[in-house]
Amino acid sequence: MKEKIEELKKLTEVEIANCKSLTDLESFRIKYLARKGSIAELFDTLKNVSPEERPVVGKALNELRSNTQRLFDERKVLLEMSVNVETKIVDLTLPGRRRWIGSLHPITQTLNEIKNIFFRMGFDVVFGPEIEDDYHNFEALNFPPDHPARDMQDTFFISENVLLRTHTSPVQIRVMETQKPPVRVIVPGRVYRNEAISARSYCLFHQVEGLYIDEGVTFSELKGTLVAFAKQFYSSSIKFRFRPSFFPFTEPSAEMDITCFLCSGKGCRVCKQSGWLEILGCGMVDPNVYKFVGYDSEKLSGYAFGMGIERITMLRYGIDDIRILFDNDVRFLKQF
Ligand code: 2NL
Repeated sequence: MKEKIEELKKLTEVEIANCKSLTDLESFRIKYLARKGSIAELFDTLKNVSPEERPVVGKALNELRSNTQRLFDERKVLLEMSVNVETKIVDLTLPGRRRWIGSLHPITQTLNEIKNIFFRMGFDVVFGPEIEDDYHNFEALNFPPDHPARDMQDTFFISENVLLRTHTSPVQIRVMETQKPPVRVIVPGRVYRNEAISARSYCLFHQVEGLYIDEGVTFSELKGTLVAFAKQFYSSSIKFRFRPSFFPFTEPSAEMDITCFLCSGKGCRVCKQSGWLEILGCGMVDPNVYKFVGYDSEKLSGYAFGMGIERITMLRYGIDDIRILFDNDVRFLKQF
């Protein structure tokens, strides 16, 4: 019996190597591993072995069976692989698939460009909290107590005194509270407005605001700086104009327009046939603001400005629905 087991072991090892196809392999299986195969036959003769020897022989037989099964399984994997190669189910000549590379969100790209331009002009880039108190978001910015922006309709309140900032200006207030002039900063970040969501407005958007305060800062410096920015960011050939405007925190206040970069000022759908695009709001910091932060309004003067990043990005890329900037749909994002 032991010799027979040994003999079968050698035989299977030789024959498995001779299996050149799945058909050969199937014959091998029927011959050795099937229910009526040689191994099963040997198991049947186990009852003739003396009871003393039976455990040892039984163990050897079990080993023979599992060894043969393993030879079979390994050979099967090998033969199936070569079948795939021969019948071109796997085409090894195909070029590899290129991995997707992510890109920066268009809002981040626009923000970075604006930040870099002002950074090169000597502005520090600072960040601050998105959850603010009424004092830093409204009061210190000279908003009167009954101003409509302070209404629940326009601002997300967390409690009576705590809210989601509606602009990045509270960060500039915090800078002035902690730093002596001169102060020259730009503040990018997310801001929140409690508005009905539509193609034109969203509950969340991004702003960059700037602030420069020193002795003897003038409105013409404000204009010079913003024109230099617009020429770098849009095009050196743009024309510009400043229109009077109003903000609670600046006096005088203005809005800056540039000639539409899509139609060069001739008039198109985007500039609503006017030839002009409004790109930012600005002004000289209201003396009342200095009082709140403990600056001397007699000695100091300064300017501030703010722009919405979504608006600029939409104009640039011809996007007509703000919501697509927040969907994170890869079909949209992979174009940038
Ligand atoms: C706009 C206009 C503006 C400011 C923001 C500011 C900040 C301080 C003091 C004075 Cl701390 N002003 N910020 C000034 C003028 C305009 O933003 O249209 N933003 C989207």
